[in-house]
Amino acid sequence: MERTFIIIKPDGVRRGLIGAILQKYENKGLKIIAAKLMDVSKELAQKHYYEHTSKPFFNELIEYICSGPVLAVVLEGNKAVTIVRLLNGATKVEDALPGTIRGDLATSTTENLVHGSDSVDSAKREIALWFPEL
Ligand code: IDP
Ligand code: MG
Repeated sequence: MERTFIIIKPDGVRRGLIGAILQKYENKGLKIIAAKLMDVSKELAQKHYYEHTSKPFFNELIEYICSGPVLAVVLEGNKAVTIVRLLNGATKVEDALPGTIRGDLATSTTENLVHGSDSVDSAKREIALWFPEL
């Protein structure tokens, strides 16, 4: 069994898509281990996205993640990291295929509804950052 970390980003919460998005993961057999609806501090957002610090979209990304409550979730299941990335769909709005969360529901590359850890190591780091109590 593998664990991964996802965020339903502020646009997902604002648009009332928490249920629809979680259903995708649950339908695929992933189990919710922990979940919390929370406001994100600038400090947490910057730590989470540290690898993008030098990117031109970094400030916009931090503003967006801090623009309203998010749902932070730990999921567990067979190949959870890879499966979540497939269900989320490609990062760029024009590349996200129909059938994926982003492909069906997202309208921009910045505001793309969901985050999913990109590796088992990232998942461990992100779970420790967002759920120190676990
Ligand atoms: P991922 O979320 O698919 O792993 P990353 O490359 O890690 O994609 O980028 C993190 C987040 O930064 C994306 O989910 C998206 O919200 C935002 N982002 C990525 N690339 C761009 C871009 O080219 N323009 C604007 N925002 C971007
Ligand atoms: Mg990423």
